[in-house]
Amino acid sequence: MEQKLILIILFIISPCFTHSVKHENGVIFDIRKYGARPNSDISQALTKAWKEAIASPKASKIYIPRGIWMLSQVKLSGPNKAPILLQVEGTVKAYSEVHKLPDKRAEWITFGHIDHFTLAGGVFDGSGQAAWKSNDCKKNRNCIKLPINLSFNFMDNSIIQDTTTKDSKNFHVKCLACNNVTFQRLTVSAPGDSPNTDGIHLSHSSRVDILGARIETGDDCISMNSDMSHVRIRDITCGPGHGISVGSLGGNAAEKDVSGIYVTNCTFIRTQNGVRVKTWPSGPATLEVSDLRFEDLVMIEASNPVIIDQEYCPSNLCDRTKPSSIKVRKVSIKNIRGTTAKAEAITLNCSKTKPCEDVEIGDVDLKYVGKNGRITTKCANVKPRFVGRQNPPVCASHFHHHSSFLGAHHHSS
Ligand SMILES: *[C@@H]1O[C@H](CO)[C@@H](O)[C@H](O)[C@H]1NC(C)=O
Ligand SMILES: *[C@@H]1O[C@H](CO)[C@@H](O)[C@H](O)[C@H]1NC(C)=O
Ligand SMILES: *[C@@H]1O[C@H](CO)[C@@H](O)[C@H](O)[C@H]1NC(C)=O
Ligand SMILES: CC(=O)N[C@H]1CO[C@H](CO)[C@@H](O)[C@@H]1O
Repeated sequence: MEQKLILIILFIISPCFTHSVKHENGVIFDIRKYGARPNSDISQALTKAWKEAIASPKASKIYIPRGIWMLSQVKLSGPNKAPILLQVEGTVKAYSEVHKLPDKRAEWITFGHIDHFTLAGGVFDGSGQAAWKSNDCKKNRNCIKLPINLSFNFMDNSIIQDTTTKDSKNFHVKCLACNNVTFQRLTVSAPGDSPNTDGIHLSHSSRVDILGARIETGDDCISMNSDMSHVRIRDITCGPGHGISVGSLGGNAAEKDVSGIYVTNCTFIRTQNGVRVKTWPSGPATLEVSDLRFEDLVMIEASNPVIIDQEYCPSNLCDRTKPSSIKVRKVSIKNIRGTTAKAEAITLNCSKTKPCEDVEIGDVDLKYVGKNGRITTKCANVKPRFVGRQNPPVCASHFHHHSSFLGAHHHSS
């Protein structure tokens, strides 16, 4: 009896003596065992725990318990020998002063070169309010780039779930060269007027799923640019912010094709755009953007519910002499409904030299809630194929004094 009791006590207190405990899913590394204290900087403790986790031949779990944990900056890189789970129950908070970052050029938390990684839970608070004031990148090309909050680079077979990121100083989540990575049930929040605080930004990645997120931000909800394939974006609510964007593309000759972007069952609440493809005119890139599906989307007073803009030129900082040399093909726009805050509900402004091809438009039912004229659509250099009904009639603006649902009369192929 007594022996049993001692054994039980030993079992309970054993974590105090060793840095790790055995667990049914492997080894647990609790950051408190590495010197982490609530409300103080855990960068070193987390780095130490990480080093043990990547060296572990067995699956491991790094544990950040409830509480507020400050983090100046950290880079968590592989290669790892076995799957790693980073389980966060508390809030990880950045210092609000940018000058406190040890490396001002680096991101806040960088994960890289890891296979079979899971980040579960946690609130990541970027404390960006003070830093946004110094962000003048829209006007100043030599501006200081503020750090991205959570950066995932060269990640394979990984999952990021049930995580909240708020008030990042810049992009909230970035995924560069990610392959088979799933983001699920993320919450991103930053005020609608915070600069460049894109929710999730993807590039050079394939097989990325973004499922069931709530994203409130001052810039793009989700954006992706060069070299992307097989992206599924599903069950997302965006707003405020600029909507879901492919591009901008065309500014750089090294850019590569984008294909297989499926945005389905998403809701846009008072966003500046719903789904958007943007390419610069006169750009050096000649890539192709193909196989896009924008389906089952609900707009709640969103502007530009669907927009393909191949004359993208913000602040007039571009050369408009030549059309975009990017080809957009195979686009499905179906079941788009709700209300729009701008009279131009759908804009398909394609390149004069590379017209959009194989564009299919299915049921559209949008109502304009503003007062500046009547609902309309604008199309250039595109001849869509229509199925179902369109309200307003798409690419037929000069006919729209007729009643709605004219779509069927405008088969162009
Ligand atoms: C993709 O990643 C998930 C999560 O790690 C994994 O379960 C799955 O087997 C991977 N799929 C492929 C095809 O490797
Ligand atoms: C669509 O997304 C919402 C979340 O935004 C979810 O609650 C709902 O179940 C989804 N519907 C379908 C048919 O998947
Ligand atoms: C396409 O974009 C150009 C440049 O912004 C603009 O001048 C033109 O009116 C647009 N065309 C349509 C049909 O919206
Ligand atoms: C990477 C990035 O932007 N991280 C920011 C996330 O938020 C914390 C707090 O603002 C910042 O320090 C980080 O710079």
